[in-house]
Amino acid sequence: MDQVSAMKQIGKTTGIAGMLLALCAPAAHAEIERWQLNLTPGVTETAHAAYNMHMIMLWICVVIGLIVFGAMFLAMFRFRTSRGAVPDVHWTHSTKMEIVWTIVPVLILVVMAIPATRTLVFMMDTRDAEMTVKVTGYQWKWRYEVLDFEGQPQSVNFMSTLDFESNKTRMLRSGLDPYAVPNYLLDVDKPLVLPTDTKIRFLFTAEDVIHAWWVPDLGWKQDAVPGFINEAWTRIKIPGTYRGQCTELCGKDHGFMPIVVRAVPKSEFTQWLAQNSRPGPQAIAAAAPVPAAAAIAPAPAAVAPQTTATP
Ligand SMILES: [Cu+2]
Repeated sequence: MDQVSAMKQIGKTTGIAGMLLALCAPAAHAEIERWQLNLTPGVTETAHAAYNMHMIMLWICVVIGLIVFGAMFLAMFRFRTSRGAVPDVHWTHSTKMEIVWTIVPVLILVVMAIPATRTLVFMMDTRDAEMTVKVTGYQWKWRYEVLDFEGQPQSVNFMSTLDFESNKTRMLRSGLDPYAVPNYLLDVDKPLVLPTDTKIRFLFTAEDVIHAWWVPDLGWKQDAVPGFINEAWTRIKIPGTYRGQCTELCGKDHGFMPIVVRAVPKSEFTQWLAQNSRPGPQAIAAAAPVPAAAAIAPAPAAVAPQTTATP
């Protein structure tokens, strides 16, 4: 099922039956399924961590909900006036009880905060990345630059824009049927290809206004802010095509700058890397013949600006 019809389906899916199904459904699938209400578990380590955190919190809330509502409904049913119940005026001002029902929720919150903080720290730790990708947001497209891969500097640098079919169809009075376009508004001309089982560090920035890069299956979104570098990382476990969108209102075509990530095994990725690399200034300089005077003259100390941000 594609994302658009899945969203419509989710919109229609209400009621206890749907909720029960969502709670019972096995969660080992990246695709959105019919009747699904729960989060998708995603395809990366961080997405799985966020999903597991969500499930732990959900079940803690379910247990609390059952206890609180159970006690409430039991009290309302068993101690109702029609059965001759008389209010217990002494119990309503029990200091001991008030201390207990203040301290117990605080303890529950502390217990919840420990694994949540640990997960957040794990999600923000970009150290030991095997690859760096710089993502720059533009009105209304994305630039991807592979800066390094397995310790080697890379020179892949390209723009990724809305695919031609979607763009043609979205035009006012185009007369074309959006339902006839596969992945309408969710496809690009050039997807970002990434290797699976590789820790990839992303650097986000923007050229004009604030954008945000979001691929739900990766498990996070990150703002791309002009003049700032934001970080994130991923390690994709399952090969596949993952779609996302800009999620910061960035102008009139904000809805027309989708993201497509194609995760492929490492061997396939290295091929893509070789095919899409373009010679950088250093490679061009190395290939050019060295003028005789320059070869003899002592080289001035080069002061190269540092282009790679350190964490
Ligand atoms: Cu944008």
